[in-house]
Amino acid sequence: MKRFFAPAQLGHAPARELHNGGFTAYAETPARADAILRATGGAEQPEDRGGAAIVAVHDADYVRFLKDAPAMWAAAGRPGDAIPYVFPVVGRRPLKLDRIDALMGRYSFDATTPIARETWTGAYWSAQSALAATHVVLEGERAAFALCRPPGHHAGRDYCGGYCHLNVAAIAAQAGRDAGVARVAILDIDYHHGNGTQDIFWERSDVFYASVHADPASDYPFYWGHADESGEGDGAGATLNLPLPHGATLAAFRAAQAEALAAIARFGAGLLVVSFGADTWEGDPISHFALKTADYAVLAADIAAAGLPTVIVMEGGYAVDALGANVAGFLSGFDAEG
Ligand code: OKP
Ligand code: ZN
Repeated sequence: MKRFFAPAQLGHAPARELHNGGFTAYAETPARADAILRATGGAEQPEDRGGAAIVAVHDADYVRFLKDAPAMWAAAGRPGDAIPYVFPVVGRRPLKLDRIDALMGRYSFDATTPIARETWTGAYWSAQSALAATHVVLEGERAAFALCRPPGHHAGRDYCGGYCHLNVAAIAAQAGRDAGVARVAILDIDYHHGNGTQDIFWERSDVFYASVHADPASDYPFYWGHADESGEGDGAGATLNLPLPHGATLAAFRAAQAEALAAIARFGAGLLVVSFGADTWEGDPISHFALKTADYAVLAADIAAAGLPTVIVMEGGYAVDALGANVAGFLSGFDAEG
């Protein structure tokens, strides 16, 4: 299948993240993309389709903030990357905020997602890669892969977090809707729950969100992804959460994914967007599932067997030495079945 990636996505490279009370090297490193490119044989540069598809999903003031934050941080005399330290947990009156620290907390849900000078450009091109993959699928390709880093599934309409700034899966799904696909499904098989994607489509009946992930009772992002969350309003029943305990192997993961695919088939989607994370791998440094490299081809073949035009966007996966083989295995498993 066609693969898309822009070298400009490499520029986003925060030095450190806040982890367990101290600073550690940023896990969502550009080396992840290099490893995937080496193992998959490279990727095409996406064309620049502009920002309309981004603000079709994200709040325009939030997008402006992502662009402006590094300059505001520097103007405040701060070295390094912008990191929030205060959050409006007790309520958000519509205050007119202009201090960089007030804005950082307003537009972030965690303190592990620094904003660097090159973050906007990297996230913008990550979204362009997702859009390029979406458009070739809309034009008739069976499937396409977008090497989206930074990833997207934790980013909401007006917030960043979890290494994510622009929700590339949501942008792809919305682009499908805007091109006339009546019903779009998102299957999220990253280790972590995609809270941002869930929030964006929570009250919508036209985009189904199904996720297999680590139980938020034990794992980040904690506040979303519990089994009883199923959407509200027009979106009631259009969200499906399938949390799994630590140690999940192929058998458990595959069964949960099959349940998600069955729900997607009942929904009647005309386009499938897969948020694919390889942080379900047994050796992932921040995760606790037990999938093996060979398992990714099996999971991808099951997804291909659903028979839907499919856009695969990259989410997590932090064992850089194994990441290339895990992603290459997934893509070749899809191609073999699809
Ligand atoms: C992004 B994606 C480890 C604690 C968790 C944030 C995890 C973000 C995962 N420092 N930090 O879903 O792979
Ligand atoms: Zn993840």
